[in-house]
Amino acid sequence: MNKPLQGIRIIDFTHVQAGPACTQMLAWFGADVIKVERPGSGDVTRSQLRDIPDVDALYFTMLNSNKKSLTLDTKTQAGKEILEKMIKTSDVMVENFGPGALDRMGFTWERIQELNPKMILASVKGFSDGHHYEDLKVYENVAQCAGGAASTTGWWKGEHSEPTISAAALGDSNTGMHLAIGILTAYIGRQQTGRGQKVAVSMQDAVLNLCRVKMRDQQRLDRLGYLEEYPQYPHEAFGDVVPRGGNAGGGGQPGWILKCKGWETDPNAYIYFTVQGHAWAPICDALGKPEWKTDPNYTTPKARQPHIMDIFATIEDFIKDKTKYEAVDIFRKYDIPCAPVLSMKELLNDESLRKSGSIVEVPHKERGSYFTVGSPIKFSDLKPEVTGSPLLGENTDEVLESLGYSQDQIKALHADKVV
Ligand code: CAO
Repeated sequence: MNKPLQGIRIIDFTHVQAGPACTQMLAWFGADVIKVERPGSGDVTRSQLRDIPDVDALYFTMLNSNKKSLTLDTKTQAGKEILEKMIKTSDVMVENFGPGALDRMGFTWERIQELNPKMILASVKGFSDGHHYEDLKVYENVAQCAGGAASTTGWWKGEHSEPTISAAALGDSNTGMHLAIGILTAYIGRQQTGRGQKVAVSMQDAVLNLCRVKMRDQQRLDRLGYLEEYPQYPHEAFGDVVPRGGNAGGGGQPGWILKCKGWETDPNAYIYFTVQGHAWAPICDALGKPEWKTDPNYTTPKARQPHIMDIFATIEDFIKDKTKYEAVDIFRKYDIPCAPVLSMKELLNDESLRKSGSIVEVPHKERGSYFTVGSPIKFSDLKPEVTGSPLLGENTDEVLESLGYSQDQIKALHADKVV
């Protein structure tokens, strides 16, 4: 099967999650991705949160499949020469070092362009160039706070009403996905102009892009003084910033997490239930409440909003003797947007996800096989095949040979700990 990105050579100078998630996806689609790692230790995630002693951690294996690994000390002269040769013969270099690290290594954007004017340099940083925080190093949760996600996630009152972090990697993998779009755009641009360009995505911007609807809400709040779809409305006062809305639906559809049978002992015995404004009648039918269809307290979204929590309580009462799967099986017949709250264990064993390739089992030379999340993007003419992540330096000699180094030179580079 033809892999559309075949022939694109990528220097993967990334680490931890944001950069590796980007290059992994490009590798799935056929790009030749060579991960450059520090000799001896490599990407820090190889040894972080290990579940098997001395074996690459899942943190690494799940973000670096389909790649090659080259060890290279780019702070030595010989190491810099090797990297220069790679830049001359590659299409893209992706990096997510701390601010200024690549410049300090001697690889400024100007220098990279001198070496290869067609090169696309793709970077992840915490904040964008010129931002007053541009010097900051950033990890996931820092980005969630800086990008607006934390201030708008969680509960607005009660014991745990502080800003809340999402478990989803909004700062890391999400930024990597934005960067992948940027790289492919620059690659297509290069076909038109013959020139490469610098592509940058800041984690703050990538989080903010996902918080677009919250910025919508801030402007509505500024104008109106209230937000009608938030659980605070109409019984509680609004301040001057978008409040945290608990589990409320983020759009025009009210929704909430509802308890199902077994919630007392199972932390995930819940469903998410959505009340579509235009589809009230099927909800009444599903609940056996035909009288609600004509009751003026229920017929419009506006009429329902003051007692929406009572409506959710009624639905909860209806499903209290049903499992989350039984509840969804009832509501799906009425076209109600809903889903069970699924645990990682349930997802890992979900037959549909296995069948579609969204969860795949991959062999690894040292750990045996492991499960990973496969491509979430499905194509009619491409079935991305996920292969195991490389061992540290597994492809060093092969890459050096491809750059024209002789066996003796390669031996000397190993002896000098350049590779
Ligand atoms: N050979 C020699 N030196 C190397 C090297 C190699 N192969 N690879 C990296 N280095 C050096 C860098 O040149 C840098 O050196 P100096 O600081 O002396 O110039 C040094 O390693 C440290 O790099 P760093 O600043 O990227 O690493 P850190 O662990 O201190 O910080 C992180 C990690 C993630 C906070 C930082 O890289 C960062 O802010 N990145 C941008 C934002 C980002 O991507 N964050 C998300 C990571 S995913 O959670």
